[in-house]
Amino acid sequence: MTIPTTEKSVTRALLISIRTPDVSLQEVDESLAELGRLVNTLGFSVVATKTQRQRSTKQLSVLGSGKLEELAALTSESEQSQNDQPQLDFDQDELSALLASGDIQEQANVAVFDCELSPNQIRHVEAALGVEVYDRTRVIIEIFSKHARTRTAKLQVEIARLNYLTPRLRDENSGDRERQKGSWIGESAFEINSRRIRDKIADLKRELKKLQEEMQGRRSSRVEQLCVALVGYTNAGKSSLMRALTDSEVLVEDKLFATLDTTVRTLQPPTQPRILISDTVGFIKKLPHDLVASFHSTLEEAKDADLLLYVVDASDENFTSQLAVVDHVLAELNVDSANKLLLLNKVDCISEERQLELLEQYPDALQISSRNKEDIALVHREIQDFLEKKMCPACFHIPYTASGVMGEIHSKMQVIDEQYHEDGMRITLKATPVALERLHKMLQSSF
Ligand SMILES: Nc1nc2c(ncn2[C@@H]2O[C@H](COP(=O)(O)OP(=O)(O)OP(=O)(O)O)[C@@H](O)[C@H]2O)c(=O)[nH]1
Ligand SMILES: [Mg+2]
Repeated sequence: MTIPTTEKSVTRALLISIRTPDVSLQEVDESLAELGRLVNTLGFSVVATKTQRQRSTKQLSVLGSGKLEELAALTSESEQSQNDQPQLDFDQDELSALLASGDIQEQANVAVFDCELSPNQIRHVEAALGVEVYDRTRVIIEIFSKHARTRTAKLQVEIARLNYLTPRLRDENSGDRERQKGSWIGESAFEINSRRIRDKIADLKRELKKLQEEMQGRRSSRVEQLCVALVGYTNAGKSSLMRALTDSEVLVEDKLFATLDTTVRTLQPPTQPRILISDTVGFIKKLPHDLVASFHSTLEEAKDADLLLYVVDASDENFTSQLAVVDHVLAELNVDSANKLLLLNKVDCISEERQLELLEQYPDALQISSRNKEDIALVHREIQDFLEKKMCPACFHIPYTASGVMGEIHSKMQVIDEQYHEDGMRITLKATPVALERLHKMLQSSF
């Protein structure tokens, strides 16, 4: 018997968490809630959530046979494939009890595990449940694939996707290896596919390396400009702040991983010298290894920044654990966290009482809403004040023959005083040590 379903076209997910002894119940719940948001971002609806205690997530039978039978009652493949899938039988009473318990309203047509599973584990569970099985890694890779827009993001995600896929290719003829004519001697169709994918990955990596070198070149040309990077957990409101601070039209969406590429814009209203703001990809717990590698290159922008605006969704009750994830990734990147300003965003969604609590807990943080103009003006001022402290005063004599450097001075430094004398200009200014050193060198080479 199958439980009647209403909408056949919708992907209905059963979420499954394996709770190992090192994980608390609260962590399981937080992570499952996040998995729910991730699958929603892919367009799936969640019909049920199940947790199973196990010593580890590594054994082949990741769930015991009793649990698999229980879960098989909650799952059902699409109509046509149901005919070719062996289905487990359940008696009427058992299913009626499940429906009555409110555990599910409809059967699920995919099962999604909140951990990474090996290809063999996936096959094992698929055989028992009769539906397609996703792990958390696949969900995140699919979201990235869906949201990647620029060539760099597409290449990074495609490499991660193919790396994920290769060991999961099914060797249909593994027992009785059918050899292909024209292939390498003794190579099966499965092996040919695996080899093609490896070649494809190598091609994509070459193209990506070239693009990253170009990006590095663009970054180096900005090195003596003041840069502020927005970093934080996915959906914290980084792009919303970017929009408000730079008057630009970057993408803002109530979706996980809306932004995958770093965008750089100028702070508005303009400052002297101008300040660049960059929006970066968001973080998440249990990020797949290949995507961590892509993140590292995308986050180079944060590494070079003079100030990190650490954006947190203060209305999310799990924000402290999200903050810990961001800290961890930034430490891995060797980002200097002394240059950081914590922004507790979305305070329009929390009570005054909670705001007071947060003030005690995070006295140095700014409590803001990216939707509030006064708060944006405050962030603007804080950025300027912070960066001003990094600038040192200096005085230069600039002969009229070297007046070509004035463009550099006005765009990258704060001019305090300009006096014109017979033999040249006397400029008093403030700039970062890097910019001052560059100006020294430019003036020396112009003599
Ligand atoms: N209530 C409220 N919502 C906000 C605020 N800031 C952002 N949001 C909403 O939060 C959601 C996510 O905002 P984004 O700016 O796209 O978040 P992000 O950090 O760039 O997210 P990713 O690009 O996915 O990492 C959107 O629906 C925003 O409208 C705020 O101050 N208050
Ligand atoms: Mg964004």
